[in-house]
Amino acid sequence: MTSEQRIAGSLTEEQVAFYEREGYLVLPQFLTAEDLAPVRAALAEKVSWIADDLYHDGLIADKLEQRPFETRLADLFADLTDKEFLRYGRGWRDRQPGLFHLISQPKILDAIESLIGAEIFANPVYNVRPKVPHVAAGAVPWHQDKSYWPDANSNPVITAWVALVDANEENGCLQIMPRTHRQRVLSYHAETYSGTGYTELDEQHVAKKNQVISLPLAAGGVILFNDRCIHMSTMNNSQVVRWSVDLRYQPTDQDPMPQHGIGFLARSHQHPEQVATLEDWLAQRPTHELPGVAS
Ligand SMILES: O=C(O)CCC(=O)C(=O)O
Repeated sequence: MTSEQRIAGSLTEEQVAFYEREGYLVLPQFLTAEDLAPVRAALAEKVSWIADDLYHDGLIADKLEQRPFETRLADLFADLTDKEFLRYGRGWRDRQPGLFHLISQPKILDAIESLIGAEIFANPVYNVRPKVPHVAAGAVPWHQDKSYWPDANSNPVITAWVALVDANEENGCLQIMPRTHRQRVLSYHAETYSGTGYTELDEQHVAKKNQVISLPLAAGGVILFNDRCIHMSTMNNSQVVRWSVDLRYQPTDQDPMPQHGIGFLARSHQHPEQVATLEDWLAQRPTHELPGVAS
């Protein structure tokens, strides 16, 4: 097979080899504006709910309804504090149809299938990241995702990090330490400076800054990475919101991590009839139960 030939799923053999060796893979221009429209609409709706809330509480005098998706949330909080922003959480995990649409996006599942096969479970941990300019919690310290589930017997867990707007060094794109994914879970602590308690690797594991690469990415790009691969992102020093969503997938025979929420069967060649529908997801059912069939 040549490197240009496809294996199962949509990635080339060369891309799979890169992912296995480096612990991550960048897929530029992976999703179109049309693919992103439902999730962006869902998040625009959530921003409107927040604007209503701030207005109702007398914290803003104008809901800024005409501002674009890229800046409205930033503009709403321009004169407010980190604390007021954090009332809504550092990351969002709402069950809005636009999010299910993204998590179930066939192009993403095709890429994941190349890495773990066609029995794919969508892990309960997914985060919308409304990284707002100058808010301390926008910065994410060096960590391995696995530090959030150190005891889970689930391997591999693959993150698909989706850029909803252009991400760059000014607004805090992802930074990664390649080839760090083959190690055990490294020692970490909960950070205390952002008000969010992110897990942060102990200093000795991140001393060699020359290993770091920055991954700027235009909207629609996706970065796949392993849950042991060390990564971080800096604060947003621009005027736009750095919107992204990080999704996670794993083989179906692994720990579904119910302590983190309810994931769902996203793809199955063996049991396609059990793949969760939007209604299943909204009702927090991991699979689709056929009428009259005992589970
Ligand atoms: O989006 C970011 O800035 C950080 C993402 C991250 O840490 C993750 O997806 O695990």
